[in-house]
Amino acid sequence: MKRMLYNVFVYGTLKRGEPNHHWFRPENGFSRFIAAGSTTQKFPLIVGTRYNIPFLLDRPGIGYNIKGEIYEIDEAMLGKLDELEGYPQYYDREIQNITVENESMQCWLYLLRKFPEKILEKTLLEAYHNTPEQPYCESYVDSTVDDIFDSDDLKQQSN
Ligand code: PCA
Repeated sequence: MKRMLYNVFVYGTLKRGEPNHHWFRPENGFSRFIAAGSTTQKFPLIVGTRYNIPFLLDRPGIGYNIKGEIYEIDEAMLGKLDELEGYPQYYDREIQNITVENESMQCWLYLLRKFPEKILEKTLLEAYHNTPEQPYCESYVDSTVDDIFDSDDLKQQSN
């Protein structure tokens, strides 16, 4: 049977040197770094919730051409990443054009479709890096995904 391979563009905690990069380990499936690139369209990228999670928001045209990394992965690895990102209940994913030098590649990326407008007022980033000032909080593994997405600045205002 032919092995299916997918290109995924990562812009957040899955990048090299960031807190979830270890998910690309061989036990989780096949992965191979292809290239650094950036989204051909502009997107808002923010860090939000009390866990300091990076979110790319489904609002093309706002923000920057987001910088990240392309990996080629197999179906097993895609399944693992879907698990990490809470796909499809929380993050969705879609295929976007990624610019690599002067070429374009089609890649999957994870993005958030539903969010309160006010999170667009947060600082829009061109590239994500985990920092001591705003550390990514892995303790969310102790809380449910519902808790994260129900919390703080991702909560819809009821008024
Ligand atoms: N992980 C995915 C989406 C956001 C995140 O933290 C990524 O790095 O692309």
